[in-house]
Amino acid sequence: MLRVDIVTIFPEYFREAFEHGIIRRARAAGLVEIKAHDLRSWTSDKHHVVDDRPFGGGDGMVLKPEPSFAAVESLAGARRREEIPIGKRVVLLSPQGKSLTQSLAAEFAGCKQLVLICGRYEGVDERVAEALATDEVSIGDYVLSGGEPAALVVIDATIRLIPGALGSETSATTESFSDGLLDYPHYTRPPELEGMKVPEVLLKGHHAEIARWRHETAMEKTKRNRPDLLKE
Ligand code: 9D3
Repeated sequence: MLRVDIVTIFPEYFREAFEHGIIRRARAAGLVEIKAHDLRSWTSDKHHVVDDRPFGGGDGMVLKPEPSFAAVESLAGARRREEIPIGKRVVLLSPQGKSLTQSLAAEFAGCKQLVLICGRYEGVDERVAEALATDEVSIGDYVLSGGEPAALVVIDATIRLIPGALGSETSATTESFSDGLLDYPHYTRPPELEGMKVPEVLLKGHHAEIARWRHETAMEKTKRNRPDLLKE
C-alpha cells in the first residue's frame, strides 16, 4: 500500500482528480491512500501566512520554509532529508528539479509513502530543496503556475505502475518508453474514413508482417517527433 500526502495551498484542486480514472480505481482497490493537505494548517500566525519577501530583493514572493518543515515532520516523521525513513520520499515539485522519468516513477511506485510539496509564487525557500526534500522534480521545460498540476502528473505516472492498478488488460511494462521508442500507430473501424485508409497490412492478419510494420512505423515516428530518444 502506497500512501500519498500532497502539501499545497490549493487542496481543493485535487478533489475531482481523486474521484476519477486511475486514482479512483487504485484507491477503491486499496492500493493507495491519498490525501491533499492545506499548507496553511501548519502556520501558527493569525492570518496563516505562507509566503514572504525574497532576501536580496526581486519581484514576487517566496514560499516560507517553516510550514513545509512542520508538514513533513507531521506527515513523514522527520525534519531533515537524512532522517526520512527508507521507503519514504519527500518530493519538492519545482522548475529547478531533475526531470520526471519512467524510471523515477517506478522508484516512487515501490515506496511506502510519498510526500509531495507543491511550490507556488516565484519559488520556495531553498532550504526546503537542500535539507528537507529527498527529491526535487520537474515535469518538463515549460512554465506552470505552481506545482499542483505537476503533482497530479507524478501521481498518475506512479500509480499506474503499482501492480493491479491498471486492471487486467495491459501490462505497464510492455508499453511505450519501455523499449525506448514511441508507440506504433493504432487504427480501428471504419477501414476507410473520408478517403483515409487503414494500412493494408493491418487488415490481412499476417502477424510477422504486422510486427515488422509496427516496428518500422514506431521508428519513423520516433525519428520525426523525438529524435533525442534515438541518440542516447
Ligand atoms: C522566472 C523564473 N521562473 C522559474 C523557471 C519562476 C517560476 C516559474 C514557475 C517559479 C515557479 C513556477 C511554478 N512552477 C512549478 O512550481 C513547477 C513546475 C514548472 O513550472 N514546470 C515544470 N515542472 C514543474 S514542477 C513545479
